[in-house]
Order: sequence, then structure tokens, then C-alpha cells
Amino acid sequence: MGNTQKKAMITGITGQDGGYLAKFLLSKGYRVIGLFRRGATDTFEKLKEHGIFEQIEMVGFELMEFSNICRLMKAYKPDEFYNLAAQSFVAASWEEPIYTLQADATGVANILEAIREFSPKTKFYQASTSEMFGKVQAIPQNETTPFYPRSPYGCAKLYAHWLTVNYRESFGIFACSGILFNHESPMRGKEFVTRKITDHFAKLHCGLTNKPLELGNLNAKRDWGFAGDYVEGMWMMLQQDHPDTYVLSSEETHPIRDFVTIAGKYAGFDITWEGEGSQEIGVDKNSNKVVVKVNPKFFRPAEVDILLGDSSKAHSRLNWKRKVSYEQLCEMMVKTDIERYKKLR
Ligand code: F7E
Repeated sequence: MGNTQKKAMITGITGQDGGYLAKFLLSKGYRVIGLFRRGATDTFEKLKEHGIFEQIEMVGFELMEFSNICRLMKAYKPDEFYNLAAQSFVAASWEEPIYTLQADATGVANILEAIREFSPKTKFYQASTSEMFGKVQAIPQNETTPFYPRSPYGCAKLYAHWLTVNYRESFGIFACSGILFNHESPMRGKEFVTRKITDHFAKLHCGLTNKPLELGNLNAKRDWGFAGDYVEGMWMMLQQDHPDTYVLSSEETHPIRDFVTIAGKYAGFDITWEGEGSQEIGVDKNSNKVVVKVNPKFFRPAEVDILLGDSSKAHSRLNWKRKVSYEQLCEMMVKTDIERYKKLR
């Protein structure tokens, strides 16, 4: 392949999306440079589980260190740059609003400035989010729906989104913003609700705990898809003739409670719901045991009640389609977690 091999640089390489995207780009013959934060502990488990760790050029890097990103951009001049690094846990953003702002907003300004200065031909992908719609102004949400973020995370991401659009319009940089709705997988962090649920049910299934799963707001509705499908959409955006903004979503919305019921089914529990609000419980009909209860500590200061995306633009312009359904995603996550615990025994 020699000189024609494309170079892709990915921040957030150790996260859920970083792993799936790297795997996809490697399969397309890319040279993948993974940027990771140096730390005392090794954070490469996901890349190792994907079996791709050895194929990625891992480079230690700090998004807050502008000199770092400038040097990297100058040295590599990547064909494509995917910014997947972020403080991405919405609930934590009320505890760490300033850090969230630095990582999720200033970090993007750092990258765009470095591209502008040292590698203006680099195509840039920004991981934008449906959290920007927050208190939704229309249902479903598409690229033209007004934004109304409901968390410091959503506010920081909104700045990054507009800066991406602005650098596209101001300097002609090929900068794309992907407004991705929730995307999950067996590689999802356990602080996010879907994986928290599947991991706990796998433990209950394997007899590794007998405690009920404790959750917050069961009424919130989310539009969940499979992360593996969504990373392909990121790449497709950078292969177009012109940079643009696209929504990627499953176009279905389900309450958290529904995901719990289905995940329970795949773990062997037949859950019925009793009570309301913070008194609500999920009981397994087979054993008559309480397997889910509400703990108000997981309620958020402001909630995003419903997200439902309309991806018609991505379907028609990118020819992007999700392959994994909501039920298949839930089944895949529960089964993988059960297998993981079985291996440990
Ligand atoms: O919460 C409710 C919670 O933390 C989903 C990130 O990737 O997607 C993700 O953000 C819903 C919320 O994801 C618990 O109140 C109830 O309504 O899984 P989550 P998120 O906040 O939607 C977007 C697109 C991003 O961009 C973000 O980076 O579930 N919920 N009980 C709970 N949530 C959590 N985490 N834990 C609970 O116990």
C-alpha cells in the first residue's frame, strides 16, 4: 500500500467508540494512530478484547496541552481525525462542570486550531450528541431542530458543535459534526444505564450477587443503537464531497424500564413492575424476588425526558443504515456479560 495508505488519528481510542472505529478503519486498510491519556493504570482492555491493540500505533497525549496536539498534527498530518475524547458521562458533568467544559469544548478548539495551522487538509470528525437537544423542541429531532441542552455536558458539546460548523464555514476545513443518539455495546462503560443493567443481571444470573439493581429515573426515553453501526456512519461522513452535519439514530425510543424488562428476559428473569416513582420495584415472577429498585441518588438535577432521532438525511445522503435492532442489542449485551462472568468462574 506504501504511500497511499490512509492515516487516521483517533482521540478517545480507549473508549467504546474508539475501539469499534479503530477496528473498522483497520479492516479498511488504514494506518490507525490512537491517542490516549497517559495514566498510572492501563486502559487498553477494550482494544485487547477487540484483538486490535497490537495493530494500533498508540501515542500518549493530553488534549489540554495545546503544544502536544500541535506537534502531533505537524508530525503526522493525518488524512482523517476523529475526536472521540470527552468527559462523556452526563451525570458527572454536574460534579465536574469546568473539567467537562475544558475537555469537551476547549479540547475541540485546540484540535481545530492545530488543524487550521498545521494540517488544513485533514478531515475532522466531531462527536456531537443528541444531548444537545436536551429539553426537546420537536419530536423527532433532526439536523434542523433547535437545541436546548440540559446539562453542563450538553452545553459544552453544543459549543464544540458550533465551533466545528464555524471552522468549516470560516476556513474551509473539512469538519463534520455527527449528532449521534445513544449508542451502546458490550464495550459500553458500566456507569451508563444500559451496561449497568446488563452487567448487574449477568451477575444475578451467575449467582455473583443477590442484591437488586438500583436505578434512577425509569421513565426517561432513549433512542438506542449499536455503537458498531454508528462508527461506520462517522467514517461515511468524511468520505463525502462536502463536510456537513448528520444525525445518526435508531429512530425508535424506549423507556429505561423497557430496556430493564428485556434485559431481564435474556438473563432469565420475568419482571413485573409495582409501585410508582421512588417506590417502584421490579419483581421477578419466577422467584418472587425484588430484582430492581429505585434509588433517588441516581436522579439528575435536570433530565432529558425523551430522545427520538430522525436520520433521513444520513439514510439518503450517506446511505447509512443501522444493522442491529434494539432487541438484538439488548440480547448481545446481556449474553456477552454472562459469558464474561462465566469465564471468570
Ligand atoms: O443515561 C437514566 C438517566 O447515562 C440514560 C452518553 O453516551 O448518551 C449518553 O448519555 C438515561 C438518563 O446516558 C440510571 O437519567 C436511570 O435519562 O446511559 P445514560 P445519557 O445520559 O443518555 C448521549 C447521547 C451522550 O452523548 C453521552 O455521552 O437513563 N437512568 N437510572 C440512569 N442512568 C445512569 N447512568 N444510571 C442509572 O442508574
